[in-house]
Amino acid sequence: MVKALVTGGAGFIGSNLVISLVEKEYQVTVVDDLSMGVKAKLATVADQVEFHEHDVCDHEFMHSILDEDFDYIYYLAAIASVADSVERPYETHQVNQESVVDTLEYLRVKGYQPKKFLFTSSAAVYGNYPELPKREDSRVQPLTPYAVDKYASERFTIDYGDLYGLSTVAVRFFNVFGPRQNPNSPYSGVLSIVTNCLLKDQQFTLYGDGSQTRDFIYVKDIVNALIFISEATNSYGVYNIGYGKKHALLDVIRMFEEAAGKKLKIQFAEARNGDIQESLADITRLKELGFKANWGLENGLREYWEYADGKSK
Ligand code: UD2
Repeated sequence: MVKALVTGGAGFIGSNLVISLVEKEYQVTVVDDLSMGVKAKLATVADQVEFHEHDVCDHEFMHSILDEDFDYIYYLAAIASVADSVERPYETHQVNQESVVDTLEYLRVKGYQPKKFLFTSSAAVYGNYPELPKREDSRVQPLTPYAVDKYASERFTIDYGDLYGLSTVAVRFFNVFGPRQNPNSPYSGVLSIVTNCLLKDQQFTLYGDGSQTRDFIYVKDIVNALIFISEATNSYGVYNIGYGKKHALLDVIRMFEEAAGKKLKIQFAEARNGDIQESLADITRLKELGFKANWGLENGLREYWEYADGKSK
């Protein structure tokens, strides 16, 4: 049986990944301390997953888990809040970088050779430079502790591959949306907040004029990409994961209203400090590896709405 470890497996993307891996009949182990994740996200697969409610910063514990010698390691555990990393740079650093390096180091020292160690990074590493689309070799500008740690952990991941022969790869997510995303913080993904407002007939605050663009991608395509990249024997280095298409926020909201058959009450407010105007992935590397997205934006929005609406009833 194929054995996979997913750190952060009770989070938004992690839980979707775990469910797909269980469907593939992999033997899945999850480590998540539930600081951001929620165990209920794994409710449908609870009896098929080995779940450890534990902090990835507990090195001794992580070493005992890694001794299970996994085929695939998906490293998604993180404090995925830029704002939190600005408030608590040292603590978030322990999770977002230190724990990653410790895991890589343990694999190296023990001579474990997973088929792939996959680290999940973020488009946040690109910062505010205007060049678009963002290629994996575009200039980076990590502007927050979160982005610095993501970038450094990517580099460690790749260097452990180059220097010590581990099979490693890193990915940079663009704007991911879909089931199991938590809408409860102002820094949650915008489409989870929109969904919540539509469901509860609440007013949505749109920061700026809605012309800001993002490369939104449905979480099921993200999960398929993660599995595809990890299983491709020739994958290496860093891959952007998006659709390679940018959409204005207001246009996406209109598409979502169409899918939901409902109008969103929008209140416009000043643009957020530090908000970037445009974001777009160049996905040439991902395409060259052979990956094709199944869902796309419109289908993703439709399915997301059906899921959210069904849950609310
Ligand atoms: C994403 C990441 C963020 C950081 C950043 C780096 C998410 C959820 N956030 O931020 O962590 O990596 O990229 O570039 O992936 N908006 C509203 N109303 C709301 C919430 C958001 O108008 O209630 C706007 C927001 O001002 C922005 C757009 O929607 O212009 C997208 O916001 P977001 O937080 O979903 O994503 P982003 O790309 O700003």
